[in-house]
Amino acid sequence: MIQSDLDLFGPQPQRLASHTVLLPGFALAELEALLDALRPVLRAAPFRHMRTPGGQQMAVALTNCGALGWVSDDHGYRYSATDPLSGQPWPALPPLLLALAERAATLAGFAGFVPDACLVNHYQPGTRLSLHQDRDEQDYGQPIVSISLGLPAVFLFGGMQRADRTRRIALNHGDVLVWGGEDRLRFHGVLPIKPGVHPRLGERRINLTLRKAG
Ligand code: MD3
Ligand code: FE
Repeated sequence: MIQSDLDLFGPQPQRLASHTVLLPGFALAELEALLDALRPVLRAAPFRHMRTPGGQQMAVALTNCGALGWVSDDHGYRYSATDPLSGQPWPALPPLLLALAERAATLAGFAGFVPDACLVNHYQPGTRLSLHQDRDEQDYGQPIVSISLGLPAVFLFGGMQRADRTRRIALNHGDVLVWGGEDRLRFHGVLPIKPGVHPRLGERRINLTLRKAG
């Protein structure tokens, strides 16, 4: 069957809430360049499982690039200018990532977004991320841009209260999600990643969130 001519330009942006926009496949055009940019970041600052203030190891492994990186230890959650593993500054934010985030934010109505932090999450099949708010950044007026790579995920899109009902939304390889404004403090999480092998990334999902943390 011939693909509908309506799809000739790829899937269109989807508004999930007043200030939340899903850009399906937005990162696909630059995927290889993005992976090339990520490789030296992961060499300098490998994925690691951080400990939460409660003393548990996080199921998600993570690292960062940019002037600031999100860290968790016995003392709490915060942004730090240095990688606690190496004692060195985090690797620089690759210009390609900065540009991609800026373009995605602009499409979603947040022109002039200049992130200073990129949190990189690594999920193996079975790994989930429990419901939380992103509130360690200084200015909740700044949006967040998320890039999903590898195995698909279902994210939970909640409300302002933990107990609010959640919607389930698919995040696929190459999808970019932007949220800000009144959606910035919504509770959200990720359901356990289903077993599978992604043709490009193997048995993993990687999610990058670009933030203005400081
Ligand atoms: C924010 N990461 O790192 S990003 C995180 O896929 C985090 O690794 C998830 O939450 C991940 O803090 C989710 C995508 C996302 C989806 C829905 C949201 C972020 C959201 C709804 C409201 C606020
Ligand atoms: Fe989050």
